[in-house]
Formats: sequence, structure tokens, C-alpha cells
Amino acid sequence: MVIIPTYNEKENIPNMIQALFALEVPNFHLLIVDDDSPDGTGDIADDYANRDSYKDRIFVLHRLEKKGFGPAYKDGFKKAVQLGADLIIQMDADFSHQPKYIPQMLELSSKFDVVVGSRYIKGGSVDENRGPIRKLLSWWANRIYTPLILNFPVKDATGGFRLFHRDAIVGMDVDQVLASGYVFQVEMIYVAHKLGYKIGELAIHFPDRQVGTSKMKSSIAVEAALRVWQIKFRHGGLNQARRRTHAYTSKGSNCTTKCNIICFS
Ligand SMILES: Nc1nc2c(ncn2[C@@H]2O[C@H](COP(=O)(O)OP(=O)(O)OP(=O)(O)O)[C@@H](O)[C@H]2O)c(=O)[nH]1
Ligand SMILES: [Mg+2]
Repeated sequence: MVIIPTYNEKENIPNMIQALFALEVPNFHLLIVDDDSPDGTGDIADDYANRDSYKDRIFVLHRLEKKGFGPAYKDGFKKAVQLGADLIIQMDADFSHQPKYIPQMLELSSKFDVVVGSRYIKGGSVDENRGPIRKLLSWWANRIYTPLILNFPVKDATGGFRLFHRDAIVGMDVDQVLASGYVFQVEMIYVAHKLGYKIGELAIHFPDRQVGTSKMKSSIAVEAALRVWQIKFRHGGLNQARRRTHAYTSKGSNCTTKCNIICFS
């Protein structure tokens, strides 16, 4: 199952749905987690979910307000577990995470508990049009700063294109991941590492968003850099014995009118 959090992605979501289903991955499901986008992304997603061709293959989780992609992902991960997904892939709606890598991620899932789409290993790259300072800062944050502070081997800790085995999502207990913004990705992968899950990296190219509005600001990046320390103190004591063993129970589907549209309060 692929999970995509959305906020104002009306230009991207129809193309993304088509690109994902064109992969023709067997037993493929999509869960869109929308935070009541003012541009109507949630309605567009519902419209696809209700089409006969996508029946029971697209699920839409409606959250009542914008709270950042971290909480949206947490609800999405729990819902995916409840829906019975074995492999859970997270990705952005704006094509910075290209669907063409999904078959390779699935292949690597036989060797690893978690697969990280990585811009900063051999063969990985970011948008050619990015300025040199932005490129250098992102490389430094991912290759030097974060691994040094967290003492871990992952070379793209801030990227959000990842595959998790269901057991890893349950074992990690996503409720203990508290960040809501960009550092959410770092916190998730640090918790996975501390709990002893086997993490593999797949080289990806990361083009910047072509359409839709950017939500990234430099102040967010600075805050994320400082919060890496908070993550270290919060989760530094975790180890394999601290994996959660019981799955999530059903909750929050209090206004289900159609079977594949879920509302969270
Ligand atoms: N549900 C939900 N999704 C969000 C929220 N903020 C961002 N997203 C989605 O999370 C994904 C990543 O956000 P982006 O805005 O692409 O972040 P980015 O790639 O760092 O920055 P840009 O591509 O420059 O905008 C996208 O699919 C967004 O639509 C939010 O508050 N709630
Ligand atoms: Mg983006």
C-alpha cells in the first residue's frame, strides 16, 4: 500500500494516481491522507476512490485540519496496518518521489525491513536546477550533520520516499514519533534504526516540484536541524527489546459513509 499525504495538491493528485496504477503492481492499494485541502484535493481523491475501476483500491482518509505531514502519516500508517497492508510505502504527491522506483523498492524489501529512497548515495541526485548553496546544505545535513549527531549509517535521513514492512511500523509504535514537520522523517528513521530494523538505501533522483505550491521555508530547515538533538535525547535509549508487539486497533472511522472513505476527528 502506498500512502500519500496531501495538502493543496489538486494539480498533482490525478496524475499521481494514474502513474501509480500504471505500474501494475499486483495487489496495489493507495491511501491518500488529506488535511481538508482548500483547493479540493480531498474531493478529487474521493471522486477517484468512488470510480468502479478503483473500487477498494483507493482509500481516502480525511483529517479535519492542516497539522503537518507528520501527524497525517501517523494516521496513514495506522490505517494501513488496520487495512491489512504488508508493505507500506510513503511518498509525496508532487512527483519529487517518482513512482518508477517503486518496483525496485519492492524488490529490496525481501532483504530489508525498511528501504529508504536516497539522494545522497552513489547514483542518487537532486534537481539539476537547484542552486549550489541549497544543494550543499542539504548534502551536509544528510551526509554529515545528522549521521554524526545520531551516530547512524542512513545517508538520506530527511527524505520521505520509504518502504516499511508492516511489522516495522507496528514495532516502531508510530505514536511515539512526535515531530510534525520536516524532522518527522529523521525521527522515524532514527527510531527504526534504534529498534534494530534492517535499513537499506536505494539511489533515487529527486526532481523539485513542478506544479503546486511549495510549503518549504528556510526557517523550517533551521528548526529541523536543531530538533535532531531533541530526537537523540528522546529516543537514544531505545533498543530491539523495546519493539511494540501488538497492532493498532480500529478507531476514528466515525463517519464512514462509503466503505473506502474514512474521516478522522
Ligand atoms: N495531509 C497533509 N499533507 C501535507 C501537509 N503539508 C505537506 N503535505 C504533503 O506532504 C508532501 C510533502 O510536502 P511538500 O510541500 O512537497 O514538501 P517539500 O517537498 O519539502 O517542499 P516543496 O516540494 O518545495 O513544496 C506533499 O505531498 C504535500 O502535499 C499537511 O499539513 N497535511
Ligand atoms: Mg515536495
